[in-house]
Formats: sequence, C-alpha cells, structure tokens
Amino acid sequence: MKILLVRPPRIKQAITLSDFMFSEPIGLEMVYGVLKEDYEVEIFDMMIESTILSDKIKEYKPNAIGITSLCIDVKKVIELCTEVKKTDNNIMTIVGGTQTYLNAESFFNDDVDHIFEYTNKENLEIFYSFICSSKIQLVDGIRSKELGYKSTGKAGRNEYMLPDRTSTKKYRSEYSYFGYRPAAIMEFGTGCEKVCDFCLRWRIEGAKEKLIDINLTKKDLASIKEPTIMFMDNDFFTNKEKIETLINLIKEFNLKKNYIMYASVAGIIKYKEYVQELAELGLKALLVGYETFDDNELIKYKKKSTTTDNYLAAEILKEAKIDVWASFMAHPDWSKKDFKLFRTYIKDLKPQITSISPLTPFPNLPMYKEYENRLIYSADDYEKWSFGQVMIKPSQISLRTYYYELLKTNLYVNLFVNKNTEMIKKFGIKNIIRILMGSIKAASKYISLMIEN
Ligand code: B12
Ligand code: SF4
Repeated sequence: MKILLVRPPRIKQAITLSDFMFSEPIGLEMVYGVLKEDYEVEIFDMMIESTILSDKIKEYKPNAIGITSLCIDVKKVIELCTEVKKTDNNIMTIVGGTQTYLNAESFFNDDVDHIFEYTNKENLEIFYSFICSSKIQLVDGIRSKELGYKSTGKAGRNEYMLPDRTSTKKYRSEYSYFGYRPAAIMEFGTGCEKVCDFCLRWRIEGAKEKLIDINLTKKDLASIKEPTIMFMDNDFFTNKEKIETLINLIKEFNLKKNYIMYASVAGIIKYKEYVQELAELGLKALLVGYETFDDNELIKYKKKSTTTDNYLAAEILKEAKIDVWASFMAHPDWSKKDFKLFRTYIKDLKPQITSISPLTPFPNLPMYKEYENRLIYSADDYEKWSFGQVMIKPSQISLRTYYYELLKTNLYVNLFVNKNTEMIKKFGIKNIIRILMGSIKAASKYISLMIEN
C-alpha cells in the first residue's frame, strides 16, 4: 500500500503568522515514522510545493491520502479530498491534526472517508491493518464514513511519537522560526497546569504536565541536524525537573545549538535561577504571553501573573540577554484611550518582537458562550478563526476604528519599539526582508478589512 501524507497550502484569505513562523509538519512526520515500517509513504508539503495535488497523485499513485489540519484549513482540506476523489475515486481519504481533535464534525463530508480524532501508535497500526484487509471496523479515536462517523466513545489524546525527520529532507532548509532558518521543532513535555481561560493549548494536551519519555527525547534530539530547535512545549518553565533534564541533556550531548521556547511569566519568575545558565547554553528567545496592560483582564483570563510580573520577567530576560517575543491579546472592549495605554505599556516592556491577536473566543472555549451574540463571523466560517482577525464586535469604538488602532499599534511597535538594526545584525538582511514582506502582507489585510467595514 502507498500512502501520501499531505499538509495543505497556506490559506491566502486568512491572517496568519506563517511567513514568520513556518515549521515542519511534525504530526505527519510522526505518522510517517509509524507507517514506514510496513508501507510505502511520502510527505507532500503543499506550503512549499507548487505542484497541484492531482498531478502529484498521477505521479505517485497512492492508495490512501492522509491530510493534516488546523482550524483555518477545514474548507481547503475538504476541497483537497474532493480533488482526490475526482482524480481517482478508489483512493481513500483520511484526515487528522489539531482541528480533527477539536472538532471532528467539521470534516463530516462525502469526500472524507476517515477522521482521526486523536492519533497514537496503536490506532494507526490497527487502522491500516484493517484497511489493507478491506474490513472497516470501529477503532478508538477514528470515525469512518462507512460507519456513519460513529465513535467508540473512548476519549484519548494525540501521542507524541518519534518524528521521522528524514521524511521532510527535501523541504527542511525552508522551515524557519522567525529569523532562525533552518529550524526544527520538537516537544519535551506536554500539557500546561496554568489552565488560562482563553487557551486551547492545555485543552489539546491536558492540564497535567508530563515529560515525554526520555529515551524518545534523546533519539529526537539526536535526529535534529538544524542549528536551531524550537521547543513547542506550552510552558518550558514549569518545574525544576524539566529544566534540569534539558540542561543535563545539552551538556551530555555537548549540543551547540540555538534554542527558542515558550515560557510563562510566572515560570520565568519562579525559575529565574536557570535563565542565565540556559542563555549560556544557547537559549536565544522566549515566546512570552504578556497578554495585556490591564490587571482586571489578566484576572478574567485566569492568567497566573500580573502586569507588574510582566515587568519583572522582562527585566530578568533583559539581564540574561534573552530576546522576548511577546504576545498580547486585544480586548474587544478597548477604547482609543486603552489602545494608547497599551502602546505605552509595550514601549515600557520593550520586547524584541510583538504580536497582537484580537481576543478569539474559539468555539470550544467557555468564552464562546459569553461572546456568542457579539460574534462577527459564524463558527463554520473556518478561515476567519485564525487568531489574527477581529471576531468580536468592539463595544467602545467602531470596527473600522478598531482595525485602525490595531494597525497603528502594529506600525508603532515595528517602527519605534522593535530594534530593527539589532535584528538585521542578528538575522541578516535576507531574513529581515522576508519577515518585512510578511508584515506588509498582514498590514494590507488589516487595511482591506478597515475599508470593508
Ligand atoms: C507548531 C505549530 C504550528 C506550526 C505548524 C504546525 C503544523 N501542523 O503544520 C506553524 C508555526 C506553521 C503554525 C502555524 C499556525 N498555527 Co499553530 N501551532 C503549533 C503548535 C505550537 C504545535 C502544533 C503541533 O505541531 N503539535 C504536535 C503535533 C504532533 O500534533 P498534531 O499536528 O496534532 O499531530 C498529531 C495528530 O493530530 C496526528 N496527525 C496530524 N496530522 C495527521 C494526519 C493524518 C492523516 C493522521 C492519521 C494523523 C495526523 O499526528 C500527531 C500524533 O500525535 C500548536 C500549539 C499546541 N501546543 O498544540 C499551535 C496551534 C496548533 N496553532 C494554531 C494556530 C491558530 C495557527 C495559525 C492559524 C496561527 C496564525 N494566525 O498564523 C497558523 C496557521 C498556519 C497556516 N496554515 O497558514 C492553534 C490551532 C487552533 C486550531 N483549532 O486549529 C494552536 C493550537 C495554537 C493556539 N493558538 O492555541 N502552528
Ligand atoms: S500558560 Fe500559556 S499555554 Fe499555559 S494555559 Fe496559559 S496561555 Fe495556555
């Protein structure tokens, strides 16, 4: 059996950060790692390829096609499944990824044969042995069209399996994280115990933090050839054991790489004694969710830190010369005055990079109910749910003024807060031009939304 694993192309209509952060399709690399033992498998990354899927099918002649998905990809993934069926109706279509975990129903469609709600080694192996013998049966985590998309009802989570990074060899020079290119991604531990109210990530991975099996982690680390590793753990600074395990591994393997991580403000403050050592070992940047300038909002978001803690974390990281890639959420009840206070707050914190997402009450979140009657787009307008677009009708200013304030804040941050000359020195002019083009694309989408509204 021949299986083609596909990542859909960038969604042009959506506002995404994928020009800045564009990493390997690690979920597909894991599936490849399991299936390659018994089948012929290939990854086709449509974020890079210019060949259309039907041409690839004619060339590769697969029996099954597996497609990965994020929230904004639903329409495109279904379109790709339709293209598969039109090219050869005998090819089986299978969908997996974050979106199937959060909302499998969005893929109930005649051209989608099977949906992996969650994936682990066991259900992958059982499923493929069934389909090879043409016997479709109910399997935990899988919904099949032939069985009315019924589920066994057994809950589960996606398993972190060893990704086979050779599967994306021809694409790897393209994968980057901000100015670091090429860069690989990996995970060290799953879950997040901070359980912030607006966050999907702990809902996907669980509210309990667990280290991934150390032997798997060692193999994973050893398989990475790139000079930069982005750890996608939700909060790397969660406990001493985790931080010390990484420090020991870096020393044991004598790794000389750049590291990028996500870290919570509370974690940075609690484990500040490790910050300097990690910087000396190669930690270059931390992605930190400062979220807002307003403590009442932080309380409402159930964030485990205050706006004063944000200053403290910024100071600790500045001293250790670690870059801060800060993320903030624009609240729909902000007035012009709030945006002004927000800009002043960013200027005081001085992160190296700033990204601002309008508060997005994703359909699975409790917040969805609270804002349901102020939503600008419906839950099945999938391309809009990119975390980059205003989803809730602003209460203090018009939507057009709100977009104007967002644009103004983004320009202000890029021109006056980000240290552009420092960035050029660090990443080189070519990378900075690539990032700048991405910013221009995002800004022009905001301008068209401003005009539209
Ligand atoms: C790495 C990452 C990325 C990478 C790429 C991820 C990818 N798959 O291609 C990059 C940086 C490109 C990215 C971009 C975006 N991302 Co992102 N990203 C993540 C992150 C940090 C980890 C995701 C991940 O790789 N997890 C680990 C892998 C192993 O999990 P997985 O892909 O689900 O794969 C498992 C199974 O699902 C299965 N599987 C996957 N595919 C398939 C296919 C088949 C056929 C089968 C059988 C199984 C299978 O195999 C794996 C087994 O464990 C998550 C946060 C988080 N912790 O979840 C956010 C997250 C997934 N991203 C998110 C968002 C919103 C985005 C953007 C839209 C943001 C933006 N505005 O730019 C863009 C979209 C890019 C685009 N399409 O243009 C949201 C998703 C919300 C949602 N409901 O989908 C998350 C949850 C972050 C958040 N805001 O909370 N992202
Ligand atoms: S600390 Fe970050 S990953 Fe953890 S729940 Fe809060 S926002 Fe989500």
